[in-house]
Amino acid sequence: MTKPQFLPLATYREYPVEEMTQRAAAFYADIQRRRTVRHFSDRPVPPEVIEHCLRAAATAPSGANMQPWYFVVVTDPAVKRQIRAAAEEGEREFYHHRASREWLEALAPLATSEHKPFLETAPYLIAIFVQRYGLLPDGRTIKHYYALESVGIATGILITAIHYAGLVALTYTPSPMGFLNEILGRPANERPFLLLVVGYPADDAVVPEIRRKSLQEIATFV
Ligand code: IYR
Repeated sequence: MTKPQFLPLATYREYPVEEMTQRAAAFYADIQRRRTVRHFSDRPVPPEVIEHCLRAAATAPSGANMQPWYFVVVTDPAVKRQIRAAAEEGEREFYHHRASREWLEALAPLATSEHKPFLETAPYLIAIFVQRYGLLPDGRTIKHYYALESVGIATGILITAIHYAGLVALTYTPSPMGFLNEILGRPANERPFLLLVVGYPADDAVVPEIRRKSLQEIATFV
């Protein structure tokens, strides 16, 4: 058993209640501008921005602090092309055979299709993997707890950091996603979680008209 080691909570900052309220409101006002974007510009983005966003993502809480995430940042056009080809192959199967009518109807307002040009246009594809178990340097395995929840939280922080930096993202879930392990050379303990497409929006980018549920619809105070 490792003996617990504690430090003072030196990083915490309390704000006066009025400022706290203002901060919460200001954060909401900013994050509510975030939209999932499917039309990307090929304008370059400095890698430092992505590095900072990934460091932010990796501050997420995780089960037993196992940090069960791994990120592969793809910029190489040849690798992007391979990813696009594999993704579109799966999507063709999805749209023409696998998807139920109900699923296709749910997707209709988003006007998605099997064509994924953004996989080559956007400057960054961030493949996010869940480590279902960890691998110790000596080759033994270590159990991961709440791995999916942990990676979901890290991904949320990553998306928030990308928005905060002034970029846009698409949470893309190719189906199936296993090809990402092969193309990116990731081991069997890792499962693809999401492919995050990141960059500037295209000048003529449009987004579907959507409505967000109200506070009354999503929460009760008891
Ligand atoms: N993977 C497909 C289908 C798709 C599924 C869901 I759920 C979406 O919210 C959007 C699309 C595609 O990306 O086209």
